[in-house]
Amino acid sequence: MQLVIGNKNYSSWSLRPWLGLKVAGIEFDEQLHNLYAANAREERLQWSPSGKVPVLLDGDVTIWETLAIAEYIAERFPLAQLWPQDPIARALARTVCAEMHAGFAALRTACPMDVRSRHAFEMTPEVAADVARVVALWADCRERFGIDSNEGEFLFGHFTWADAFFAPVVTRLVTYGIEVPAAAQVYMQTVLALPAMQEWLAAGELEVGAAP
Ligand SMILES: N[C@@H](CCC(=O)N[C@@H](CS)C(=O)NCC(=O)O)C(=O)O
Repeated sequence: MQLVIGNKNYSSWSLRPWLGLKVAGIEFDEQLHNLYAANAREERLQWSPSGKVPVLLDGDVTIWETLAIAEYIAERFPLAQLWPQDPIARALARTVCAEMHAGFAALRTACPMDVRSRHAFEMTPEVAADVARVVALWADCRERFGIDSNEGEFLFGHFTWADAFFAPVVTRLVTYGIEVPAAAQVYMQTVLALPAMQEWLAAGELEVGAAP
């Protein structure tokens, strides 16, 4: 199985399936693609019909779109429990992943992922509203499904796709110095402390080149 990903410093969508596979201990080959190379789109099109990364290649199966990659991995490796076991928790985990996938446009546009940098940021009402929604969503998941777990401060008691989907939000809050309440900070530390997350951040530091 091969996962094609973009620059670790910049590619938020790539981080999500990469992190899920790593935390679950699923073996895969990593194909790193420079999103900013002169022929980048042509290169991506050899793997991905949408011309975007991440792309999962499994034999003659090609899966693009991060949500579909997450579902495919969860079905192929059910013991990894990348979705919660409880059907209600699982439905909510899928809901928040879909909300992340389709939403938070203001935060994503104003604060693009840039894990190795720290940027001054002047808050706008639109970004503040997105951050408030993220914080409320994390609190709701933690209160209903995460709080009694002894496996860590994850959204659903143990690491799931929901944590992978919000990992790039965690890095954005750090990069742009956006303050959040203490409970959200505890959750962020849990994500940042994952060895796989540390590995991604270290690789992002070492990457050469800056986005245009
Ligand atoms: N909806 C896609 C979004 C993927 C995406 O936008 N990937 C970016 C890198 S993070 C990309 O390939 N950008 C190149 C381009 O848009 O031309 C998914 O969920 O996987």
